[in-house]
Amino acid sequence: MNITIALAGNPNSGKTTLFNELTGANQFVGNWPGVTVEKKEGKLKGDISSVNIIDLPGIYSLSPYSLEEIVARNYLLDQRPDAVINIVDGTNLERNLYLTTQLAEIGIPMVIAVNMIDIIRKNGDKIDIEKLSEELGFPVYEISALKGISTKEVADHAVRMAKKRKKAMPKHSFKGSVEHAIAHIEEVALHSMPEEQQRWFAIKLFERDEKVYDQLSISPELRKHIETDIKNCEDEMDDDSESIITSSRYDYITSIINSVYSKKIKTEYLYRTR
Ligand code: BGO
Repeated sequence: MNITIALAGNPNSGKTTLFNELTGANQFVGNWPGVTVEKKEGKLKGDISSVNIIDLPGIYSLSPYSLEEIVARNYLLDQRPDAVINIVDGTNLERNLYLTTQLAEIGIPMVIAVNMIDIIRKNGDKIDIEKLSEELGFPVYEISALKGISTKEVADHAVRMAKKRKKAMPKHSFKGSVEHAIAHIEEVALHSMPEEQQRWFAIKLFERDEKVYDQLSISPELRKHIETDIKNCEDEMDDDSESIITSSRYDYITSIINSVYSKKIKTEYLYRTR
């Protein structure tokens, strides 16, 4: 069985380091079709079955604003790899988990690799990985791509999930009225799509993502119908739909970080407060 695993993460999260660690010398470099964005592929090192690793461009979100974001999101949605490894810079969780909340919605099995754990440990900080996994609804590993800590375990877990074709569903939900609108959009516009793929598209329609409206050939009548749902939420929450979604993601991330990240208390501070 041929398996494809995509590496997704923010720029500087350690994606290239992890890719090199997982593939060694078995790499091919080219460009993504039609664009001058580098595409790296490789075979998982030491694996007897054939596991392809695709290194996606470094991105901050799945919005259609930069070429890298478009390449990564088209690949994930059109090619649908068998699993995703989401590499997250653990020293910058707030910014990195924003992408995680979006990747969680595309319905592809995913493992989260919290990287730079060597730095976090050196600083005396701690991340409650079990709790983080529980909050996000996905398996989470602490890794150091640079030092080779737990990198093999992450890849093995991703391969197991890919083989099982385990459908992924995010834990995060939006405010009641937004969830109501998303459910309604799924029902009127996306019911013919596989269930695990509907949520991402419904949220994008709620955000008025024009590329998704075009891609799905939403008729003007249907759009008018969807607009009523969106407008109702915007009036109730006194904000535009894209900002409603973005703020909700950040509120969720802040609450997760508060419950899983413990910073070392500075001894210097303890002395001063005595
Ligand atoms: C430089 N631990 C530590 N400590 N560093 C890591 C880890 C880890 O687990 N993983 C990656 N890095 P990329 P993207 C650098 O290049 O893989 C470091 O963009 C430097 N370079 O070594 O490139 C990694 O592909 C000079 O650091 O990320 C790299 O996602 C001084 O994180 C950086 C210090 O990794 C980004 C670091 C000339």
